[in-house]
Amino acid sequence: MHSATPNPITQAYQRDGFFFPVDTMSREQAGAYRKELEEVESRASAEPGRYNTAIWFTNANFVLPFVDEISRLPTILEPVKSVLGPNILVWNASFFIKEPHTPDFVSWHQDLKYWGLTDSGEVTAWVALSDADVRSGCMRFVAGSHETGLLDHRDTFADENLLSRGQELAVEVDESKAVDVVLEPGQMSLHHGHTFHASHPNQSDDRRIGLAIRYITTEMAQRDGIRPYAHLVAGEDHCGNFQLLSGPIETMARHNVELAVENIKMVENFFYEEAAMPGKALR
Ligand SMILES: O=C(O)CCC(=O)C(=O)O
Repeated sequence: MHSATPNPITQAYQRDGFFFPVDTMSREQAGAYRKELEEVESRASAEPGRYNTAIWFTNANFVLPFVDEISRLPTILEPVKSVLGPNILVWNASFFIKEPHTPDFVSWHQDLKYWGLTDSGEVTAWVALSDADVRSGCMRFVAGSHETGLLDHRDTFADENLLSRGQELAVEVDESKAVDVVLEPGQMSLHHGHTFHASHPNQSDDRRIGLAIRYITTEMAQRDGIRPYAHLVAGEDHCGNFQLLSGPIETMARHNVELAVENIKMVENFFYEEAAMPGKALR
């Protein structure tokens, strides 16, 4: 009798709380998706009312067909399934963009602290649509930090912090243990919702563009009996904890925008629980 070969992604992910790099698409394909994003950005600056950035930045898979398409790529879903199992929802997908030579950063935090989800069956696939390296402010992960459970955070609401409330871990992070998550366009990293992570400002001449797709198991639920919307991207949903939507077929179609707005209203209280100053994008 021989035992099944252990999956190297699952093994490393369980040990470290992350895995990278994973090739998800060619550099050219990543460039084509970046172009689609940049077209949406230019339309958004021409029509800010219609292209409310809070929506397409943080619930991008609700309103942008190309983001929904990325979230369903087998090259992303197979590694995600190896971590979460066969039945997978996308809870949301948000862009993390840092312009060249700007001070924007992300403080040390754990994702699941703020999302009001009932358990830890979640993984983020962070897909690079540009180079993400030390100079451009790639993410940094602390290996093994997912084992600590969720720790206290404090709010800073720092302007240059890309997180909704500028939240940061209230414990000292041993930066000597931080790993730079260097990715080429088209590669992704996977990280656990308890993994300590952060990123420095972009000191390069190019934009640093990442799409963070939040995958959850169908067993996960939103707290307080709320049933937000989600997209089933693999397997079946026998739990019914989320209201399932089909993916968008037209950029910023009115119906999809309305669903995204409704969804933001359903979850925003979790992001700002006990916080004094709501107002930034939810992440
Ligand atoms: O893009 C970054 O630098 C941070 C992203 C992040 O915090 C996340 O995906 O959870």
